[in-house]
Amino acid sequence: MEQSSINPDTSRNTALFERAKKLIPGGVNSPVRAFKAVGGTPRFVQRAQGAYFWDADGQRYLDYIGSWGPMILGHGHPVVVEAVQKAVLEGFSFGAPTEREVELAEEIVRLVPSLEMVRLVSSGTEAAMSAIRLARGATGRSKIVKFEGCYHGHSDALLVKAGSGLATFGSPTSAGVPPEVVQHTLVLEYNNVAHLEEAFALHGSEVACLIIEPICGNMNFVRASVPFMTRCRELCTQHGALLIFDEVMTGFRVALGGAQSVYAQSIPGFKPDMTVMGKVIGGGMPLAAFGGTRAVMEQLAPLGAVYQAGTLSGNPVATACGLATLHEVQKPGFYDALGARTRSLVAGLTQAAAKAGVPFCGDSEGGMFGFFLLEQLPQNYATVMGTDGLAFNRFFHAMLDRGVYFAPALYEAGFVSSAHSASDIDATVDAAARFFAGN
Ligand code: KE4
Repeated sequence: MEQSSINPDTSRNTALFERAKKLIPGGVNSPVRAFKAVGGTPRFVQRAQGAYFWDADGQRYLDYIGSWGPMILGHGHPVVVEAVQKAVLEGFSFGAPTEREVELAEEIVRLVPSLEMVRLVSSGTEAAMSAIRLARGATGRSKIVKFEGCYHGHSDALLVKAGSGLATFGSPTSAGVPPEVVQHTLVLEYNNVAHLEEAFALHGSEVACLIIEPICGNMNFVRASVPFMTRCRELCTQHGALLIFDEVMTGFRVALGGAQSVYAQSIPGFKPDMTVMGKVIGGGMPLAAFGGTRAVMEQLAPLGAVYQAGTLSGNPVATACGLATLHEVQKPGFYDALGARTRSLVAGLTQAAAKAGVPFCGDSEGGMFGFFLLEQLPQNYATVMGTDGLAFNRFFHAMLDRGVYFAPALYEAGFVSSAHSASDIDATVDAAARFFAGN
């Protein structure tokens, strides 16, 4: 392999990691950042600008994570920086309503036709957890359906793996989650229509909601097939269950109207009943949301009986950051350009691998992409996790050594921002081509 073309010295990163591990479990505040899946030393980010960040050793990286989706404009977009600077001078947090929360709610509802109302919160976990509680309260039912490989945050009822069969409900995937907390959660195979039909035949009248990542970024990048999504919609309607779209990752990332607008192109009139959002709507600051029809949302406190609350919900600085971001992504041609740039990355990587005879496939929608060291795109979690982890890790580190920062886990998606240039894409493809060719 060609000599790393960047500074191989990671001594400051290593020292920081050792220092962090003394005080913070695993040295990180979110597990995936620890590089446990790929090995090696996590890069401690010193600063970021545009498509790049610089680590503690002063090394520059092309950033294809972008905070796991929020940084769709790249880091430090001047309009967003200015909006945040102005907002902090007005105050950091009030615990009282502000006009900007109303403006952001108006913007989200205007851009996502399935929404009549939204509630702002501080994280995707909180948004998904609250949406499920609301679905249960609105339907008076307890059961929920989710899919293997989809991640909806770390609330207890969602840390669950499939039961032994369709008649049995899930078991916890995390210590500290009592079995009874997940006893109402049914975990099905993604894209498996037969599973779906059988589950609703058995439990349809008890199901409060079905929650799904429409394009699953927590299995790297797996699309729900149109027939599968059609049945999700039909069965929820037939049985009176609420269809919840978890668009924390896909919202304003794959299209201005989110993944639901992509499915509405194939399924006439398609709409979920509720939508969970995050990441892009906060522009990198702690802000998420859940929303749906008025009839459902008005069952939330203080109007209705379903309780939900948050000290920093609708935070005035975060809403300024989110609003500035949403204004920028609405500029003419934004998603056309972003989608084309992302497709050029996936095409270039695929061609480079093919030229070297390396099994490789990828997919993208808007500014979100995924790739697999496989001949064809996987349709479910088992196939994704059946891929060669060691080969992925070798690719990950070869690219990292060349200054390209992909997700440090084969089950995570990647993200391109409007700050990634054509030459950035070319440099990425070139680095991959050298690796695939054994250089
Ligand atoms: P947060 O609580 O991390 O803000 O959002 C949870 C969540 C909910 N729904 C979807 C579809 C998500 O992707 C996420 C969080 N995404 C992960 C990346 N796979 C965040 C990164 C991390 O956990 O550190």
